[in-house]
Amino acid sequence: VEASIPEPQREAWRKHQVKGFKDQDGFEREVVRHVETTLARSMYNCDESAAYSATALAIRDLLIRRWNRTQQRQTFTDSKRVYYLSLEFLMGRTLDNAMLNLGNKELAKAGLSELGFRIEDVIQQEQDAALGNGGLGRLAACFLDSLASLNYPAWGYGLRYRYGIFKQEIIDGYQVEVPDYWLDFNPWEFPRHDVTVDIQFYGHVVKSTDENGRVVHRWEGGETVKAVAYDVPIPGYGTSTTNNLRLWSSKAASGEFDFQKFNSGDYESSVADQQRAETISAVLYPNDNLERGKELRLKQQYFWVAASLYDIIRRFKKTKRPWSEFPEKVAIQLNDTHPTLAIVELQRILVDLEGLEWDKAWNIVVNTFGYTNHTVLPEALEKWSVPLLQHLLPRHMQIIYDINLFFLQTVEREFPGNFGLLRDVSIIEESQPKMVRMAFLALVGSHKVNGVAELHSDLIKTTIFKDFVQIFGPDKFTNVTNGITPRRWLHQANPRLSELISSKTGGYGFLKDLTQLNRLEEHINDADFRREWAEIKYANKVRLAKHIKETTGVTVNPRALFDVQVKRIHEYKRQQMNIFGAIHRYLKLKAMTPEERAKQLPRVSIFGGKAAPGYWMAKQIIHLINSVGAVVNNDKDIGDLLKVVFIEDYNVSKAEMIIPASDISEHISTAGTEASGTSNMKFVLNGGLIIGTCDGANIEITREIGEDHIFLFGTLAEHVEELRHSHLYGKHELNPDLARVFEEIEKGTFGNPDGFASLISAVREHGDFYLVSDDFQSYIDTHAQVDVAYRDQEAWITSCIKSVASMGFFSSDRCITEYAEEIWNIEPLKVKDEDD
Ligand code: HBZ
Repeated sequence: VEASIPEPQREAWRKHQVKGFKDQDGFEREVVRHVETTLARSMYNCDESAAYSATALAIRDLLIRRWNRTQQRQTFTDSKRVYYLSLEFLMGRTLDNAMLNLGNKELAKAGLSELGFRIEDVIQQEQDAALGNGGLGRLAACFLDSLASLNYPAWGYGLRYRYGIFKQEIIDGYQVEVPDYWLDFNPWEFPRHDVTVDIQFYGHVVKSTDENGRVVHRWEGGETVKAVAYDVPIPGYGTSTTNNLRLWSSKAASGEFDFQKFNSGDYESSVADQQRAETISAVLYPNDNLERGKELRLKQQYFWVAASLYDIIRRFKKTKRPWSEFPEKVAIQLNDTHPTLAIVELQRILVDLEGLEWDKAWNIVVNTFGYTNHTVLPEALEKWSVPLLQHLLPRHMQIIYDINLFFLQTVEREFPGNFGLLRDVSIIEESQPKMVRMAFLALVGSHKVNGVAELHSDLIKTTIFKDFVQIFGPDKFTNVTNGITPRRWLHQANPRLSELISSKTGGYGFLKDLTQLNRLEEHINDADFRREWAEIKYANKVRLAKHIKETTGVTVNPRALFDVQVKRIHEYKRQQMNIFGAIHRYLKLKAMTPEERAKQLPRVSIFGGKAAPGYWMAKQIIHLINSVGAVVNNDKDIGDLLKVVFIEDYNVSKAEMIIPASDISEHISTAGTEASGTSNMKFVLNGGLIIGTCDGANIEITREIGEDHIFLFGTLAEHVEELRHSHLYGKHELNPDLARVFEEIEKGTFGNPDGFASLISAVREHGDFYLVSDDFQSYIDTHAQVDVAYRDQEAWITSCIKSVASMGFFSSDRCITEYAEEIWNIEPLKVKDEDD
């Protein structure tokens, strides 16, 4: 139905267009209006939460106008769009970011103050939108910020989970998961009850021949679930471009209940059907770098992918272009293999529903998709069982077999008789049951495959995708090193540092062109600048110390060295090595005379991060950290010399507080396991140094900032395999300092050691897959160097400033520009800077 207002009536619309506020007075008026009308409250019952709601609504009103205009402009110019398909968007809070991007935070601050509120307290009222696990989800959020800031016509597509990543509570030192119901009040989403798609599951395939003798397939029967769109505006920084993030929510297709069942008295089962449909988008799977093959997860993937493709195609069809032009108007990026079914779904639509020939359709598919790989860990590579796929998506399974058949035929033509190769590259793994290798399917169905840091992009070409480099040639593979948005990770998280930088680099231009940070070099010897720099770090540490006191009861000295490791808990990230190192330090301190102790550098060892609820080892690591903290923090001999704290419920907003307060942060994965890491970039950008392995983006950070400003240690990726082999088949000697640490744990110094036995035996008895013992000596030696370096505060500050000055490369703006030019072939839209 055409819903457009006819020209003669449009004048009235233009006259009454909502303009939004322009100044502080207007802002205050809007806040009061929203308190009194939208929230139905008044000055007599307006708490901080109501002030947040009203402020968010006032800011939102401004976003909507820009958002509508952006969408109109994109439709009008008919430019190529990119669609970023991600099961995770770890957005964090929105209000502060929206105000910064709109450039009205100062005005809002003054306005709120006049109305009786502190803007910081109001901002803190907002719950995080935590629709992601870790790096992969946060990367998607940084990308949305850069896409809008650079004026690219781009959409995000994801799922609107009712429950985001669980909240973590620490009870008696153990992680306890609490559901994160975050949708009570969410001013940042707009339900589009008119934008829905029916999604089919199960059923069967009917094969027939049409009047031209062509074989046709019809997917029939099964059940239908409705996808409802919820839209989230994504404002760019310093531009009016406001893109759209569309999240799908599942609903029963028949509406509220099945009325037939309802009327025949089967109320319970009609409600059950409805609940079953809603379950699809109910909860984010809390695993990172682990795949478990659950049917509901596969349902989520298809539900989201099918709805998104339908929506993308609907938009394309409005332009009345032929299908052959689809890849000229549409680029789709797959954030890991989670959306790989989109490849199969597009092929199905083109062949079964649109009647294209297989090869023509496949050409369109391959030219449309790009695939980003985020891991080489075998346990994280997605595989779905053929019987499950056949049951849930019978036609898709047939198409996967056909894709594989045609692919293997081309391989056979080029490498005749090489059956080993055919088996190794087959999309179907000939196991019991057979499995679909989603990474292979994603690779075969995309025109570009990229890793997320140089080492990682090299590794995928020599390990998991080695044979495919031979088959497709090297040009199909590329690297796009990750980046982070400096808007959130510098300006928002560390406003004082951002202001100081702006005063030395000639304004806030660096937030749009991060390479301007290199102008800081000129001021390296400016004493006032250096003092202010140090003061800001100290103030950030005081803020974190306060949080630690309030949430854990532990008093930490903000003059101590803050040593931080915050990220998902995973054996490959080696938090266990960090806590073993802390125990080693504790034992050394205990063995010292008071005179010797007095010469030691005080240190606070700070941990944070969630363990997947089913990951037993990770949960034991959390328990060990807390158990060590309980002993060390109360040891009178030790005092300030060592504190060990675990910060509960690490999330995006906690990261914004923790990262600016770090002196040194730990990025200590076994070489070759961390694809990139992105928090490493955030820490350095905020004036902290790194202790790390030669892994992921640490390597490129070192290249940019210089090896004098980073503490690298440990085995290189190229030696990991042979070491692992030697553990299993040669002699494996435990590092003596680590052996002492194990002894102490087993003595019960940190409480009942039973739960920790598995952490020890993984290293001592079971092959030490993550090379904790091999790297332990260089790890503690390097920490000793950190202690020495930190004592020379002048040299330390010089290192920090020089590092920040060299971090320009790691902006997600650079990263998105590379994707746009190398993979998507899209251009930014020209946007005049209208101040609406
Ligand atoms: O993606 C991370 C990598 O571990 C990290 O090195 C990289 O910097 C980041 C961005 O490229 N990967 C993840 O965060 N992966 C997941 O969270 C994940 C979630 C669900 C899965 C598999 C992986 O099923």
